[in-house]
Amino acid sequence: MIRAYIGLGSNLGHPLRQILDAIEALKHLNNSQFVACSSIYSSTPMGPQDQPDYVNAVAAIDTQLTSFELLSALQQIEQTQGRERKGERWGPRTLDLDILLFGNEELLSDILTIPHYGMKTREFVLYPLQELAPDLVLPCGERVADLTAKCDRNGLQAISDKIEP
Ligand code: A4P
Ligand code: MG
Repeated sequence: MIRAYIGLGSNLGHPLRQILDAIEALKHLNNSQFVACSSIYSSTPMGPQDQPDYVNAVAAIDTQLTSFELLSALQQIEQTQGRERKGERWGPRTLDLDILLFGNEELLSDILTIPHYGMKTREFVLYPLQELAPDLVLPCGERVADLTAKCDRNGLQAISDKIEP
């Protein structure tokens, strides 16, 4: 089993509901075991500001899937929850599921980059990740706690408690 961390984000179509439904879907992923989910957070949009605030969280799973199989399973969940890809960079979405970390895997391919390219500087990734795994060290050797300490909260606020299985 490999421990993977997944970033969840939504700012359309009742975002809190989208995140809770996605957590339920992650609990039923094939060949995987749900470990825990951080608190759920509200966050200020990164990118275009004329869009609603986001709801974000980070979940941990243990999985026997490969990283590519996991990506495809996550994209299926996004589709089920009405994700439309409109091509606008950092535009609004019903559900975005990103693979943040996949064990210690480092991967750079056309369809998958691991660790996720933005995770080291995004408050809505780092704070929930640190809550789930305070001692975590990235494959590059950097500690999540150190990255979080350098990252402004930018209005990030917990709106629920941590979710255990
Ligand atoms: N892809 C490559 N690596 C990965 C990975 N590690 N995990 C590829 C998931 N997908 C990965 O993704 C585009 C392609 O990235 C996928 O087909 C996959 O092959 P997408 O979900 O279609 O596009 P996207 O999410 O719109 O693009 P991007 O650049 O990943 O957006 P971001 O960086 O995820 O930003 N503000 C707040 N407060 N909270 C947010 O969650 N999210 C975004 C989206 C903007 N602003 C935000 C938030
Ligand atoms: Mg994405």
